[in-house]
Amino acid sequence: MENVCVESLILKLHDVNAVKFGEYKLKSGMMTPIYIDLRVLVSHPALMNQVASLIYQRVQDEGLQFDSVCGVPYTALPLATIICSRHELPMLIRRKEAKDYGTKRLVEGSYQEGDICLIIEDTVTSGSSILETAEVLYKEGLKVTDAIVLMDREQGGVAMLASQEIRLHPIISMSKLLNVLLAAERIDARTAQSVRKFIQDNNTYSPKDENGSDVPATKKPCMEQTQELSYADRAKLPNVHPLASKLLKIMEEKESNLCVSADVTSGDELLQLADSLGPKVCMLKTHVDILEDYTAAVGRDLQALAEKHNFLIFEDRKFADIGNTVKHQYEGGLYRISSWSHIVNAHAVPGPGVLKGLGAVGKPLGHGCLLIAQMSSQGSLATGEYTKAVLNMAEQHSDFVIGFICGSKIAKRPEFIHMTPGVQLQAGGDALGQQYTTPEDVIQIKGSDVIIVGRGVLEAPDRLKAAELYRQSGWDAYRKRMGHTGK
Ligand code: 5BU
Repeated sequence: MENVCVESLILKLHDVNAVKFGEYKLKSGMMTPIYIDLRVLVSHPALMNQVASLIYQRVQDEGLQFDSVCGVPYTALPLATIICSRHELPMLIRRKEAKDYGTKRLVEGSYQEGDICLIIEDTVTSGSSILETAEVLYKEGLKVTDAIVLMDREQGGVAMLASQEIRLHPIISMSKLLNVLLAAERIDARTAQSVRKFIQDNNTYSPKDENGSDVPATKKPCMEQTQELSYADRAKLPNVHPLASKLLKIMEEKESNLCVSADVTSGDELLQLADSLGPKVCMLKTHVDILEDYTAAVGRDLQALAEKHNFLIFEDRKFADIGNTVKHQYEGGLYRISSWSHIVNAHAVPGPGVLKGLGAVGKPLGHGCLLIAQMSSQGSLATGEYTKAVLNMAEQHSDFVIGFICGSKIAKRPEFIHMTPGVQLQAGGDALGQQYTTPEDVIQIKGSDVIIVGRGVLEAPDRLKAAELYRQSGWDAYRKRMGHTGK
């Protein structure tokens, strides 16, 4: 199966006018500044195949279980047909009207009572078209637990369907679409913002409480984060870990989502880097075991510089052993990592014991841990199901896990912080498998929070200038993601 990336698909959809900006009337009568018309897909077979691949990829990623597939007529019908034909899945066709001769069936195809039918749809606004199709299927004794949609306008469809016990899995969200088009300069920031505002002002779903009254906005389900929270707002969330809150505040105050990876081999150089680049960074990352002359004074002095310049220290130790061993490695040995670093990271490979061991040392000190959900190196095995399992583990241990090392935003909970290594101003890689992407890509497109930059700064002729360049481009990308224009 071809490897399709959502970003390039969005640009292609824009190329063929499946996404239009202007003033359009929706089926509901509502006027909208963005119109998604995926009916044109049938004229673009290659694109059609790519969409079908992405939908099927999602079916597999989610591990969905079902007996048959039904495309909501008409636009999703050919999509369902391609998927079912390629993967030999039984399909059902829902008639819009019962024919007035023959069997008068509303659902064509073979099925048995209790069968689960997966619904496929092209675009969702309120979710009503999916619900309508589901209701026809229910009448036939079928069950519907999940639906996949190519494009979610983020106007309440997910929440409405969830209230009807149908999980909706969107492939492209409106926010993603806007971010990609904005980054590719297909639309300007003003257009993106006007669409965002429209989406925010026109949420079609208002949940009812047990008495049938509208639930106040604050109690509405938060599964759809249509309006992205700023770093400052996230710092104030009631369930945010105090250290994550501190980091988010620092980021906002210093206008920096830059973590410099201080991969140097002498203690003096490390301290000198921390002192000179300190004002530019929200966090300094270390590999203490590459220092040739580590003494306890280095840890102490580094801590003092972190205080002086208001940044956090992240020791990139990548713990990956049983709980009892990592506890010793974190607390003791030559480096006494827990005595000077605020944040460490761990692989999830050993299972939750690694967090229990590290937490026994770190929690009483108010420290936090990042789980390695993905890696920047070529051929990394931390993908797919593994990444999902890491996310799960983090959710179970959110009193110690403050976020992830990852390539893109993987968790919906805004309390988690996403940090991405493998960043340089130009995409590319090194001779040993490192892969680089740009600050814009990481922050604006992929939705991560912090860029981790090593050689991009360390190998520059003027490290301070380079750090400022990375700080500025990371921050600009964040501001663009938040829909701000200018500086
Ligand atoms: P670079 O010089 O920007 O390539 O350095 C990246 C740093 O981030 C380096 O210290 C790595 O050990 C670290 N890193 C990474 O590059 N990729 C990963 O997936 C993880 C850490 Br986890």
